[in-house]
Amino acid sequence: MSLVPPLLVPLLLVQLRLVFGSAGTCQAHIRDDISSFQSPADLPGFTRSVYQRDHALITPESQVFSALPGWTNAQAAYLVTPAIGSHFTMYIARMEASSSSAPPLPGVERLVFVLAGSVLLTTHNVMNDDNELSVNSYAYLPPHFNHTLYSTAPVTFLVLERRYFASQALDNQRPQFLVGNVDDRPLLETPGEVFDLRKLLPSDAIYDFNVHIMDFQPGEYLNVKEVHYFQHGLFLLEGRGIYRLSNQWYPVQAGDAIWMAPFVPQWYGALGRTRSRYFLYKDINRDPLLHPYGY
Ligand code: UGY
Ligand code: MN
Repeated sequence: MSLVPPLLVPLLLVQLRLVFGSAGTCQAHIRDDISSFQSPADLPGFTRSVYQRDHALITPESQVFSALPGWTNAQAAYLVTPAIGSHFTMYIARMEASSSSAPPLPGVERLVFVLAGSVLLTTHNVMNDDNELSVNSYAYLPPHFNHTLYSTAPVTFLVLERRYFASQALDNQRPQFLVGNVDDRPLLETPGEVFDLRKLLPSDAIYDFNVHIMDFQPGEYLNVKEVHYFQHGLFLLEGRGIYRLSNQWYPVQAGDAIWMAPFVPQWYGALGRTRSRYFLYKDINRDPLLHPYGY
């Protein structure tokens, strides 16, 4: 025989629903929250970008594009400028169809590296040479070198500019105009390191900077715990990993840009499933005591 009289059963069920109903509702709310979970990148005010005394990380969501003075139909997002403490600028330039560039300031050298699309470089010399620069192609334009970049379709490229640091020790010889492609640059020795290294400019003292293209397979990392005088402007072209800057450790991925001041401790570990490749500006070949920027 049942302990509960049959008439009381529906009443008990109502009581049970009242007691546990709130818990059920609460769980439903949690489930709603989980199903609407969004990546931190979507949170209002969230950015991975940071700006510190001796380094900065500029991630794509914080790039701000504005008109490039003198250029037509072109915009730039400055990633590194002297306002940050550097002696160079690094920016992403975007040209729409039918655009043209303006020259850099007098005495300023320029390096262009194509990220997407292609651009026509005219050098206005006797031969009126034209060079079509596509992805992974680059051009080095010495100071006072007459040139214009033209686009017939949208193109995106990185630009480095700095005032050329002439050296009397080199009898004031001037660097030469160069065009090239990363794939045609030789692999260089990297004693004690595992990454693949290519340099875009010749290892010649006439150049006051170089650009290193560095490739790491997943799991590879920098062995040297670098703390050095040279400045860096870095743009991560492929892959992802962890960049150590000073005493912070930043998850980074393709499209991120980094500024490293002189002597900032720096290290990279490549993670993920694909190769990491970065573009790295480095000033070289000049005596720091002669540096015109007061160091
Ligand atoms: O050459 C360099 O200074 C380079 N290995 N630095 C870096 O990757 N952070
Ligand atoms: Mn370094």
